[in-house]
Amino acid sequence: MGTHLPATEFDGTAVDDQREADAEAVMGEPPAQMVQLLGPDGKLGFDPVFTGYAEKLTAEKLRGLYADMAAIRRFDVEATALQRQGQLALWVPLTGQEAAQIGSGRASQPQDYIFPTYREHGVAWTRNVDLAELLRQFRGVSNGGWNPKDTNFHLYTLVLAAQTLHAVGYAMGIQRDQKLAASSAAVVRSDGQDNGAAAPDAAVIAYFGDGASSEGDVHESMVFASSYNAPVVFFCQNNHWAISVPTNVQTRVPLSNRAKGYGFPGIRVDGNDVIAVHAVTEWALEHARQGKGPVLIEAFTYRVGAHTTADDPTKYRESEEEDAWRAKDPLKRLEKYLRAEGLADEAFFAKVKADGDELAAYVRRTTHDLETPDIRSAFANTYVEAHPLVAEELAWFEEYSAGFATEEEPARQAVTAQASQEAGH
Ligand SMILES: Cc1ncc(C[n+]2csc(CCOP(=O)(O)OP(=O)(O)O)c2C)c(N)n1
Ligand SMILES: [Mg+2]
Repeated sequence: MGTHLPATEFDGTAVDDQREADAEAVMGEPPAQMVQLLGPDGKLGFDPVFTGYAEKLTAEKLRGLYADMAAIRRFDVEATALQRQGQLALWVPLTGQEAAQIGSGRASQPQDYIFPTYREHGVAWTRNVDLAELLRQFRGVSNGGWNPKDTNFHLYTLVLAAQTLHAVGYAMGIQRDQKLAASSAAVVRSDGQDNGAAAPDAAVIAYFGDGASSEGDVHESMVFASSYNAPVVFFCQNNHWAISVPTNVQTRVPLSNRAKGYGFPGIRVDGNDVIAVHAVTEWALEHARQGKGPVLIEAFTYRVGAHTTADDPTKYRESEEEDAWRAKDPLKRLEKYLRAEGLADEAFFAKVKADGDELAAYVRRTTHDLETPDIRSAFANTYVEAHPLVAEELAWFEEYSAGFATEEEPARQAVTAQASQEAGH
């Protein structure tokens, strides 16, 4: 078959090779095999399970995946520039991870529910979240930015791995709703009445990083998911770094192997191969929706840029490593394939570029127009009903704020002092 490549061929560093060898000795097993369909050379390989899924991708869908990846990369460049120009407080770049995010996001169905971390801008795009709204949080004008109920794409979670527990809880809820719907349908059927259309089966995807995989929350969520056979896909983007800590410090074994300990399938997929990611995620979501339980996907990829705009990766990693991963670029390999197979012409690539520039201009324009909300709204949103402590804190805050002078209005204390002087006190 030739497409399940040993992970060591992709790690590219002696340290990783040693770690893999250690793992092999410890586990008495070979390192994880990696599902890859589209190689860096733009050639399509074969996989006994996943080729069948990949074949469902029509030329139009493949072009769509390329356009998605290009759009989101352009967005990333624009958001980084906006941060540099002081329009955003912080930006979390995704460049390098487009295939992992677009491939998995496009494999999801509208009824599925997605729990992201803070870097899943590509997945947000596939769920039709307005990217300008997504920037609200990074500009510091909102605690969220979008309504998850509109897209089944949850708000970003910055507390590492917390969302994996939320995801499993949500998946268990879906499971119970379906049981309830099935039992009430049975009752209604015996009455001979129509119960209306049943909701389609749904699954949940929980995204997290290689660093987050060390958090207790991930392990607890996997135990629960397995015990209750919850319809959840754990999607770990192993981008090789947790800020300055490399993956080989987080784990002695390939992350996908961990699934075995919980009792569900674990698959390592080439995270820079959008076709393989799409196929593997489609399979895993089907598995979950059919009541067969959770799946762990480890997307083997790379964070090409900085952790955030507050980070400088030149301090902790070699440029050779970055160059080696750039050679595995997810966009370039799909472009090679589309051109070689005659599935996309020059006009297509020109349009993708023009659309990207238009998206960037929209995002830039909208970000500039984002207004700072009234601080009182933060107090108003704390509890549903009025609360004396919140009222007290708001009163304190207002008095405190009034102490600052503005150009139009001198500070209240200054005015009071002047008034006192005039009154002869
Ligand atoms: C519970 C918790 N601990 C620490 C942090 C600080 N922190 C933010 S991102 C990060 C690294 C996460 O790395 P990884 O899970 O690999 O995700 P990536 O950023 O690479 O996408 C850390 C330690 C946090 N946000 N939450
Ligand atoms: Mg990481």
